[in-house]
Amino acid sequence: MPYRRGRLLPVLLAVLIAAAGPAAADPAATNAAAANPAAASAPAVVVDGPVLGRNFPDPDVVKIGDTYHAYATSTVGRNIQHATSRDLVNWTLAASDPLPALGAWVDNGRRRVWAPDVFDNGDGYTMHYTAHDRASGKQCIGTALASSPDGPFRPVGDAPLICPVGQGGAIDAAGYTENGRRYMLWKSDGNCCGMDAWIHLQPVSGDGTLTSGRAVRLLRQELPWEGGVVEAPTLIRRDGRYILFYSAGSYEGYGYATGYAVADRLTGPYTKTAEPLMSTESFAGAVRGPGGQDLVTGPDGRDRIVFHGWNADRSQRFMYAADLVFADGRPFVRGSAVRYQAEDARLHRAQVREAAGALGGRAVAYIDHDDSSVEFRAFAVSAGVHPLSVRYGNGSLDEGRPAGASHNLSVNGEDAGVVLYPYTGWDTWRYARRPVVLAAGWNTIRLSKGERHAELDCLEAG
Ligand SMILES: [Ca+2]
Repeated sequence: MPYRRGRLLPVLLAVLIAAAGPAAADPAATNAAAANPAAASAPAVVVDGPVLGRNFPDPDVVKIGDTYHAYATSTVGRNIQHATSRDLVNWTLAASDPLPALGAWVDNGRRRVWAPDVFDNGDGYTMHYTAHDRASGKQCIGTALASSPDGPFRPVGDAPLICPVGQGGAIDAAGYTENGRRYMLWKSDGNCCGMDAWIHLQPVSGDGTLTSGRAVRLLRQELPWEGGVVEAPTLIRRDGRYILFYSAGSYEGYGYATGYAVADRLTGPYTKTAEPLMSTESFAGAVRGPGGQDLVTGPDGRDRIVFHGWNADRSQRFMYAADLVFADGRPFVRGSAVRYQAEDARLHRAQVREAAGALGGRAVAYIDHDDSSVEFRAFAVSAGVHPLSVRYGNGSLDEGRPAGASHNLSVNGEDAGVVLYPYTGWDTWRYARRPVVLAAGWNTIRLSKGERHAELDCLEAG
């Protein structure tokens, strides 16, 4: 007779466990040992470490000729940092400050400069930069021009270009061009002062020295993972859709993360995804607080995302570069796992139930029949061994004692062993982790009934 998860079980179990003492140990086998031995020995590398292992926050990358130019937030003795590369992997720091002088509007007592954005304006190069406005005390965005991407960029005018004092100032300029028309994205820094932070889009002149239309608000902070802040926009167009990348959270912590929103029209409405694209968790800690991103085409013609992440003692933000692929209109980053909810998977003889402690508030239960299965579509940027994390709950008992459970795993129709679930109790969700071999592109990952019973909350892979 098929097992049915009952509402009384948690109560009964609590009584049983209290009577029996600590939960019985699970079988000695682990998910790592259960996996293909060759796969288990392969490193679960997410990104191959920073491409620039020094403080280089908010990187902006521009390809000019065969050379990539990266510009970053100020450091000791430099208003702006500058580095060059031919491959996005090996970087050479420039000897000089590309922005040796700041606009007359900048507060001389607070000469920190943030988040530069550089573009080829057809007659030279334009840099937008963020600094403290002396008159308002807020951060604002100024403009500088140069005849070479190496600089020196010279400030334009006596005033900042964007300085909405009533919205908390403006930071994080980013360029976007469509049909020959130039735009600038920027963030109103409302979180400085108890207001909303908005990402704006505003038309500017071809050389970026003047605004040429009103700013339109595209999105603001609202999701729990955004931690009250959205900033650092990057806008691109792919397959007819607009994809707006942004960073969110406090940049000072490991909770800083990168998300995206999509729209059918340039001015929106933009629809966010519920989960970040890149976070400390999605990189399994291999990058901490990924943000300040930019997108650029690599020397092989494929997309890259360049971003910063904290070093181990959180004293410096290193620069990273990772492959980025668009599939089904959404981006995937190499090494950054994607969460797929079990309740959104294809179910066979299993049922979705409300589950307050589960991610997304729901989980899949009643995977109880010999032919019960939960089938996920999961994308991998690269072929090879990837970490697989299954969030599950297992309240199985064996002769009244807590017991391990399992599901049989198949990938793209091939048997891939089992996933073992140590006992957790019902409605207690934990991760079972093991490596899995994925093909590049979409994969079908199926979990089907194995030993005893477990419920599924979500799967993370890629
Ligand atoms: Ca779920």
